[in-house]
Amino acid sequence: MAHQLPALPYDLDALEPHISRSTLEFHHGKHHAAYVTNLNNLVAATELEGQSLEDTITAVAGDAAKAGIFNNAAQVWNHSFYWQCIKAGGGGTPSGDLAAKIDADFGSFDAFKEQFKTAGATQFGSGWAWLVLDGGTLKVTKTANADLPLAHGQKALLTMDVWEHAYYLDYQNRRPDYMSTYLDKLVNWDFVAANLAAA
Ligand code: MN3
Repeated sequence: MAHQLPALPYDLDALEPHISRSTLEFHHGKHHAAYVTNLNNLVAATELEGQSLEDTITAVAGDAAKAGIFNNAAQVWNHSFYWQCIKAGGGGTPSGDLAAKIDADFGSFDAFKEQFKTAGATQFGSGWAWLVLDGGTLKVTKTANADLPLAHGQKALLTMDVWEHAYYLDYQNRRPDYMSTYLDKLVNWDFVAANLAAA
């Protein structure tokens, strides 16, 4: 079965005023959709046709001859994950086991937020900031372009898209404002906690 564009888990205007309907129309309806179409075209009639997204990513990671497949497959995964990382009325602070683990591994929630925003701010050009579980320890990382924790043996718990297409219509060049809003108003900590619990 071909890879599918997952429906957004909320209405197009659900994240306003923080992320506009227009941004979601382009980001989900054009960018994410194009990655799905490109991936399906690239794997058609190859041994990767019918493979899961994760198996496809793992199979081609590090293979320069298959960078096009990796980039599109990873971007499909990254965006499907990103939409679940945010929600209307999100932000605030995590609780329970996740909050305790953040305190243990970063020192405090504020220290985590600073590391996460620094990762996003210092990713030159396009990429992603992540909260990952790496060998049992929470870490903040950043990746360029389509790269993702799965290709580095890490488990993704939270991501923030810092490609310009994620924020330019709403924030123009003000990536730091998008990142602060992302953390303070949008993050779905229940989703992050569920990812940790399932790890
Ligand atoms: Mn994007």
